[in-house]
Amino acid sequence: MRDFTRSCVYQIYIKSFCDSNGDGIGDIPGITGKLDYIKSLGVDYIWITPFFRSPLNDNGYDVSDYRSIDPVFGTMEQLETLIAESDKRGIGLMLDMVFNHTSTEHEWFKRALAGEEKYINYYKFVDGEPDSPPTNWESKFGGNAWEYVPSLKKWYLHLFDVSQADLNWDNPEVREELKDILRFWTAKGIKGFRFDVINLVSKPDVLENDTEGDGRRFYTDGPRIHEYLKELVEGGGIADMLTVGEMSSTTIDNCIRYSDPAEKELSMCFSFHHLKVDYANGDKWTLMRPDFGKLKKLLTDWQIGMQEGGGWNAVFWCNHDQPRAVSRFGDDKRYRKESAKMLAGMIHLLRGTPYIFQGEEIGTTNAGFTDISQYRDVESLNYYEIMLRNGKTREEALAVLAAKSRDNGRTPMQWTGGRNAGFTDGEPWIGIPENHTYINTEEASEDPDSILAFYKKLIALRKEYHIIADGSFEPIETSDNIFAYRRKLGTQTLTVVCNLTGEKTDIGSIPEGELLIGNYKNEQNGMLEPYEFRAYLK
Ligand code: TEU
Ligand code: CA
Repeated sequence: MRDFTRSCVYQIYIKSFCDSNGDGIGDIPGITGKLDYIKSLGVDYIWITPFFRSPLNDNGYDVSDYRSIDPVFGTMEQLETLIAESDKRGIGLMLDMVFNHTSTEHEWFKRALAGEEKYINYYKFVDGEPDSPPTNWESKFGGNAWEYVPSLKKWYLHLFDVSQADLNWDNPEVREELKDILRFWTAKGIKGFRFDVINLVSKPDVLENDTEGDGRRFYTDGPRIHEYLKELVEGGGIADMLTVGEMSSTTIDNCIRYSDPAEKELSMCFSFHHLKVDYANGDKWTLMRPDFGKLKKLLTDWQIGMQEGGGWNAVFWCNHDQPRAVSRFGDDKRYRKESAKMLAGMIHLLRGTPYIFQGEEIGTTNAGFTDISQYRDVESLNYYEIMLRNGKTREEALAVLAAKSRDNGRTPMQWTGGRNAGFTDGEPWIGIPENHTYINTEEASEDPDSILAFYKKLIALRKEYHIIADGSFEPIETSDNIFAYRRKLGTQTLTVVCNLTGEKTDIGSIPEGELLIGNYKNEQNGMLEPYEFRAYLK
């Protein structure tokens, strides 16, 4: 296994990155045109969200052909150009493989619907009567997770949208198909993979009702998951590549096994517990200020747990499923720059491989949508209806979406202060925040004190000071308002202090060493300014 601890990954949500042909939808040539910008950040890899052929009910996470490119995103030739141009710049491309489910438009599913036994066995079909689904499991996008097919007198499982049918990984033919798809893409020069909800693929043999929850305890980190992952990685020929698994509701112990090099599974994991600290009673569709005490505890527990067990995590705040970090954990009005930089520093100096989601590096905010017609995301639209049915008023439901919708992370990349933020010459598929007039890459590139410049510095420091990638982690006890930790390597110590609040906060004594990076003008005293961040090296 190669070591990716020193890498940094940039995530592109293709639909919203850059539109090259004026149809309002980001595409592959759009990415190629921005490679120099990405290169200037100093990142090593780009993870591109799915561009495979798809009906796009879930923006490409519903794949109907894993070997072809959806025409809306470009052609194979254009992808080959992107690969070659990335290679030239020393950037590896990572694809996003959605192997838990396929679109119901996939050939396999269509043949299953037509009654072909072979393909019925590709999915989780269960015999039954139309009025009683096999279990009470819930879809992550709302409603029961089973759909009835009258012509087959069978139900099929969909942990996500009804148009995303779960594959049957217990069928060896399915696993062969998936390995073959990986080999197809590595032959084209793809250098790594992100695996969508990969820890949900191994379902239990016996399907039973969940009397305590939505069913996830039966299939999360399921019975044969480690065996299947080993097989996929070896058979797919990707053991030496950067691989990251998206791990839904997982545990530290499982993530250690997924990412311990000795296990030969993946290079690293995404876990999400630290992003649920603003879910009141575990429910995402609520309004709650983040619980920073809980955030600190979760980050610390995962840092220590993964370190002690020999595992490795991806560290991140943002992706295409999350609201924008600066709006969520910082202050996107009064202290936008300060808090965006603090959040960046806090995560980039942790033990783990940092991921930057497009726009995060310029402090992009939540969308600011106020009307349901502005939303596009299937999950948001479903839950809007569910919230109304459960008695929320329209205003209340819209307020929840404004804070929690995945569309907050999906508004177009803000390149310029001009028309459509320089994203498209046409009509963008989703609205663009008005603040693009001053939050954009053009403006940030000219400002040496910008959030963008700060990200570049963090990425460069990682290459220069190996303590950032290789050092051990230990927490420092502080008040709830402060998050502080130490990294150690040999005789070196890196001390990081972050003010999580908009209040001036006393840190007592100043850490030893030289100020390596901070988001205020070289302050050297015991008081942290609002959202102040400092890292000292000794
Ligand atoms: O996400 C998995 C996932 O768990 C989230 O969608 C989650 O359910 C949601 O944010 C909770 O509110 C992956 C992809 O990242 C996502 O875009 C896809 O929609 C999903 O899988 C299905 O493929
Ligand atoms: Ca386009």
